Amino acid sequence: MTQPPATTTQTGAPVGSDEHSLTVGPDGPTVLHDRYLVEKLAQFNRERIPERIVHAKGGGAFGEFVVTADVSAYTRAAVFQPGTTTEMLARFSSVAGEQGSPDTWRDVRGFALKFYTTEGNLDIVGNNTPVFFIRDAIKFPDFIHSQKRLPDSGLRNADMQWDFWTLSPESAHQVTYLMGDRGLPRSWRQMNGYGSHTYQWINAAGERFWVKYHFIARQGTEELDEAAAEAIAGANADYYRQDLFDAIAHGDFPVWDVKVQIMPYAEALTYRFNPFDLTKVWPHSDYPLIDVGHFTLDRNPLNFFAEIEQAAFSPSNLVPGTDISPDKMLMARVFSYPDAQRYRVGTNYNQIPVNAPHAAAVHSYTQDGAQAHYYDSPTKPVYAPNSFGGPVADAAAAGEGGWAADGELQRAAATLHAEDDDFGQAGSLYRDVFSPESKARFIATLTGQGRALTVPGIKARFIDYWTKVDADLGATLAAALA
Ligand code: HDE
Repeated sequence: MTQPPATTTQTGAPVGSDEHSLTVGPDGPTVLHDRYLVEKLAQFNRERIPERIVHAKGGGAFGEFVVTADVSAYTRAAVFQPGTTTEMLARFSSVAGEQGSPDTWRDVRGFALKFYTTEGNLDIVGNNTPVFFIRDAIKFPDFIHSQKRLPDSGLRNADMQWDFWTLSPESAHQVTYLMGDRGLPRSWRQMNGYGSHTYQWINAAGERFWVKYHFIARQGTEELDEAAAEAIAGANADYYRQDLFDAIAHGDFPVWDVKVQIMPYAEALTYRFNPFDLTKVWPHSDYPLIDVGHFTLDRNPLNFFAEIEQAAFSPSNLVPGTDISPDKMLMARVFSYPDAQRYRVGTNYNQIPVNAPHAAAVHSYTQDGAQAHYYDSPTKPVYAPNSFGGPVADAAAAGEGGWAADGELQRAAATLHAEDDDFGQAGSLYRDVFSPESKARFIATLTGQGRALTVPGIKARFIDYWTKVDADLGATLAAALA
């Protein structure tokens, strides 16, 4: 067997022992100048970075995205051109649970994708549901506070959760997803993913289209029932993480088909729903799914902390031929994610290999900052404009999108479209999509949730909320909770 390397300090110097501190005689005081002892203990105290304030618990893997259809009529983005293959990273997560929380607690699941394209990194940071609880980012901290922990006991609390939801009727569609089967996937492999928001694609002629991303699990979707999920939570808090890691380790590579819905730019104005309202879907009968390709996850991380814990996904990571839309939530996320990552991972988080572009070069005028690893040739100017051949911005290359906007600055709800309301699509999901078995599980879950409420006013609003989703459902719950 080959001789193992000598243990070294972090600066590569061989060390005398991994087991014995430096002391005066075998039984005497430990000396402060035992630099290796100090290095080990100091590093140990600094091994953790702040966990994600949401989506703290997760796991991920690398893979490859292949374009098998032709959507070049809608986007010039290199990553979406026919036949293109792109390396990628996916991270799946729970929303509310902290890092040590059980994977199988009922929750929405994060579905974050990073594509290392030849034009820079493209991130699509979505969930396993096509909608969200709120439609204005200003309510996001409040929403998350209501789902996490009480200020005094540090405990989660049903009254707090349902107080927020029943006072925020726009949440009904997503809460129907959450309390339905989608809230307990059997594994990350067996759930679909969605970009959720409406984004924008721009084709080579500069024509703009609105787009929604769908990622359909080729291995099918499957869910846990409440009892199984609770049992697994007690037996193995990392059930999903282990399932994904083991499946890939055994060559059982999960695949998702990538599809989009496309809305012509001008149709947004008159569409029956506000197409930028994140609490709404575009019925597939209005805008059918269009094939793009598929992605396969076939490589586990070699180091969980370096590659998954430090991974920084952001809706602001866009490439030419893609852009965002006037979705109030999406516009706020474009600011919030890099802000969170500068705080959580550090100023130069995009220089960490998992976040750096793999297939595109960086020609930027940003510089310095803590732990800067990357630097340019000294011949490159550090300012623009310059007359020394430094990088020059190129609007044509940037391929940015956009939209027409005008009006007085104001704080107001978005303009309602013909069929906009807070409960209609939730009711359709319950009546038309849930199977009879799903409905039965849904009613049992809501009954359990209702029984946990202790504040009378909230229980009354709980029944009213579900009655607005579906009158029969409301009556059933009123009887069960009487
Ligand atoms: Fe997030 N979200 N989010 N979120 N989100 C974060 O970014 C935020 C929202 C989602 O695996 C944070 O780096 C705001 C919708 C995923 O690393 C933070 C708003 C959707 C992940 C943040 C939202 C998501 C995050 C936490 C309201 C689906 C994990 C740490 C506008 C469409 C990504 C971080 C990963 C993570 C902010 C709402 C999905 C705090 C302000 C809607 C999958 O920046």
